[in-house]
Amino acid sequence: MHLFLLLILQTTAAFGQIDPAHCRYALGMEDGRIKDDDITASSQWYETTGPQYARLNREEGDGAWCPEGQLEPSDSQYLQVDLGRLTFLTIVGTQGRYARSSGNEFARAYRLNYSRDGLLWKSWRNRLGNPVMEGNKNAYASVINDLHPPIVTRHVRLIPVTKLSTTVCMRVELYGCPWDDGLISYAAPEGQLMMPPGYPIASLNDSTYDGTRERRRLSGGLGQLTDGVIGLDDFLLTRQYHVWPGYDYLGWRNDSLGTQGFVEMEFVFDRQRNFTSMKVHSNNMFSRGVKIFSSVSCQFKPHLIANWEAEPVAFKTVLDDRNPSARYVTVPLNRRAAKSLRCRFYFADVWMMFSEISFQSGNEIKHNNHTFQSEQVNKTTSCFDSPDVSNTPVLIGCLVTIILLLVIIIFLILWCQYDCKVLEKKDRRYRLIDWCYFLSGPANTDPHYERVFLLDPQYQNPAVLRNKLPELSQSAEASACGGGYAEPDVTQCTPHQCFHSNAPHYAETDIVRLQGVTGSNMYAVPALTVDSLTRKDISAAEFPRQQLIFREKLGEGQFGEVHLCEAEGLPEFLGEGSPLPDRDGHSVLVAVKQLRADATSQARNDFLKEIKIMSRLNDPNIIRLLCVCVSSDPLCMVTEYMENGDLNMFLSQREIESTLTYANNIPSVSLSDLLHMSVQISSGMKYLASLNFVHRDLATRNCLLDRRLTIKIADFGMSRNLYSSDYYRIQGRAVLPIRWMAWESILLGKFTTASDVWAFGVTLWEIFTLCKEQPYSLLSDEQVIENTGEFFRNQGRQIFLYGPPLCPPSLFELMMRCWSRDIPDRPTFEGLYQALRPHVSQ
Ligand SMILES: *[C@@H]1O[C@H](CO)[C@@H](O)[C@H](O)[C@H]1NC(C)=O
Ligand SMILES: *[C@@H]1O[C@H](CO)[C@@H](O)[C@H](O)[C@H]1NC(C)=O
Ligand SMILES: *[C@@H]1O[C@H](CO)[C@@H](O)[C@H](O)[C@H]1NC(C)=O
Ligand SMILES: *[C@@H]1O[C@H](CO)[C@@H](O)[C@H](O)[C@H]1NC(C)=O
Ligand SMILES: *[C@@H]1O[C@H](CO)[C@@H](O)[C@H](O)[C@H]1NC(C)=O
Ligand SMILES: CC(=O)N[C@H]1CO[C@H](CO)[C@@H](O)[C@@H]1O
Repeated sequence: MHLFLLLILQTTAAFGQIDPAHCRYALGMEDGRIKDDDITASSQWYETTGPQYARLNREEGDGAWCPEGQLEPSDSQYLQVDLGRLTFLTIVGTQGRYARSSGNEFARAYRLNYSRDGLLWKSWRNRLGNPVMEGNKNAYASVINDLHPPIVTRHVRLIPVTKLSTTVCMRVELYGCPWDDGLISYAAPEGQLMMPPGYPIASLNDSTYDGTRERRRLSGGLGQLTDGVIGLDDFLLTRQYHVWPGYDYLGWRNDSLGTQGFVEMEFVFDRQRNFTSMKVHSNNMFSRGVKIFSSVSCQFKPHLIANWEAEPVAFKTVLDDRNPSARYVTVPLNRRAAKSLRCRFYFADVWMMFSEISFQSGNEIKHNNHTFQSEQVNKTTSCFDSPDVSNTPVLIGCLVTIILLLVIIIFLILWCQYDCKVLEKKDRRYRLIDWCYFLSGPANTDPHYERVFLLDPQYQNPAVLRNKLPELSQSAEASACGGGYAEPDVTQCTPHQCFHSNAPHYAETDIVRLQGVTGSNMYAVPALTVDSLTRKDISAAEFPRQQLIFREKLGEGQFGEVHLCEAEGLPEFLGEGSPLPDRDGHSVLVAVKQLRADATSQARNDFLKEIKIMSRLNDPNIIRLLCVCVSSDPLCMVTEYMENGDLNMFLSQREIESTLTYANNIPSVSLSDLLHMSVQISSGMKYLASLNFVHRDLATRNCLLDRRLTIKIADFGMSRNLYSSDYYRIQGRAVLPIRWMAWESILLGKFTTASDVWAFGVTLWEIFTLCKEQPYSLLSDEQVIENTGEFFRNQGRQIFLYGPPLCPPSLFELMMRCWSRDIPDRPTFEGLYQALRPHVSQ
């Protein structure tokens, strides 16, 4: 445990910057490190409900802070906390007034204001611009909210908000860590739009900047460069869900800032510091004209009211035309003392893009309760950061530590593989990946962590888990072997049946099979049906390849790609029985799945098999195979594509119809549209189920939409970069849509029509939240997997998706039935279709 903690600290230190995933320490409301004097409020109802009682999990006074009188929707009462120093704030936890069961007041929602200097207050907004956070649902349970983006601040105000006049009371805890950079603002030119032909537009602005924007210049605030999120190698991809391409980077074009050839930035600090270095996380995707800066020159100002010192520190970087990875560039600052810095970054190419900047200064103040932490960071920093370590024992110590760590990691990997093999021999069907993840995954003994992780802490102890897994897998396996809709019972399952129960392990080959060769998933069909198909079963005709005109790449997989193309003359080609709705146009948009030239023969066979399967499907709500190009390489299959794109994109850009959307011309959908969509999806799935086809990746991103809002279920999701955050990566490249998967699919690799029903429930949920949120958005991927274990154990600790406000109660009940633990309790698609259809005709 200790070693892992050290490893984490070392990697953090290696990057020389704050890591929001680990900066989650309680800051002292509960344990009293924040003094009563530092907690104030706009008002208090009684002496005994003053601000000093707003401490999480404490019951002094009357058990919480309560502002005076009833809170009205127009009020802005607040609780204010002075943290005593600049802090990187990542989480806020709130609780109501319980007072040993005599209280029942709590805040259902709240906003945050913050101030670095105690004078200028700013309001916090999440990355999508929403300032309001969900609060408590009862008086006793605490609710934590991760701040995305996190805040650098010293003073915080929690402002309860309400829709109705009501009494509110709050207890709180704040989580984060000291902001040792000391940076209080940066100024820079506003980032720009990149509009290359053939690629999506990248918007390289600083969307979380909290200072002023005037005449295309940012000043007086902090933003994306200090949010602890570093950009990916490909700047078009983002770490956030539902944002635009280029989100993580702030970027500029070399000819846009006059002829000077540099970007000038100014940095202001809380006090004078002796700077050792600056680290700039920079993109280097040279194939798209982006490179790290060629050189930088920094000037120093010792006091705020002083002149810039004449002598700058200059630094030339080594440009890299081989490795396109984004990286940290460390700029030595020669221990110069300053309160303010001005740096000019010179272009090396047409574009320069930064995602993060941090500063290291030699004179960090020690704080009693963080001593351990800062000492650790300081100590390990010397391993990586100062090449001038004159202290040989330190260097040797560091090397020994690293070697030891490597040995332990190798040992763990070997042990893990060995154990898994042994277990597999006993024909136990649980996942190698989970098992290894839990053994080597983040184990933390810090008590604050346990409070932060919502989920069952027993999983953080490998020994406990190890004892649990056999039990878990045995009974789950039994239900898998029971098959069909029979009651799970171990005695009904002979080893022979178990062997044929078609539950894949996630071995390498299966991963490829799961994703299909073009990275989209393949429908799973009973093995016999596929084998008995022959060449003549391909009913789709051969289309002249030269009439497919490339428009855009939709996605790619290991052995293939999916392109959006225009097919010239396709309506004529298909003639009378054409499934295309518009017969008037000469050319139509189609999706073309294409096998790469270097594909293996196995991939080739799979691809042909996929064509055979697809050509059998004929339903108004399932994407049709239109034609193929298989007479020569590369093999292609051409399917329908629809101009409204996918349902996820469509809904996320719309609001629910109201007089407001009507008056302001905001794109909208009505509740009956949503119901109509649900019925169509259930109808398409009913058809697949009748053929015993299992889709395995039903979600709104896989439902395409035409102009008349007809839905067709497709299967491109996994291959598309746009939705990569919806999939959980195993071993770097296999992906699984875990947030849509039934527990038995995640734990046992068992995909059935009943697991499609589960995914249908999640898809309904997406539809009625208008795809504004990812399912379980508050849980990390690992927590989603842990939650799966709770679904299996069914002890009431599993977390369900909430009922969307738009969703009629009877419909939410239907969703909940889709998420029943036991397969017989889930509805069938026929049943779902019958249940949903009457809603539409009303
Ligand atoms: C919160 O900050 C906003 C400015 O961003 C200000 O208008 C508002 O009055 C503040 N509210 C409180 C309670 O401080
Ligand atoms: C940044 O760019 C995006 C996408 O173009 C836009 O939606 C957003 O409003 C911009 N943010 C700011 C603060 O200008
Ligand atoms: C910076 O370093 C100098 C010596 O190099 C020292 O005299 C000075 O006190 C330091 N400044 C601060 C703010 O620690
Ligand atoms: C800026 O970009 C142009 C191309 O747009 C290029 O010709 C020029 O050399 C670049 N300048 C620098 C300083 O790299
Ligand atoms: C941190 O490192 C500096 C120089 O590397 C050293 O002078 C200082 O004593 C260290 N602080 C602690 C707490 O180890
Ligand atoms: C571990 C530790 O040093 N805790 C200290 C935190 O600060 C309070 C008051 O400043 C001390 O009482 C604790 O001992």
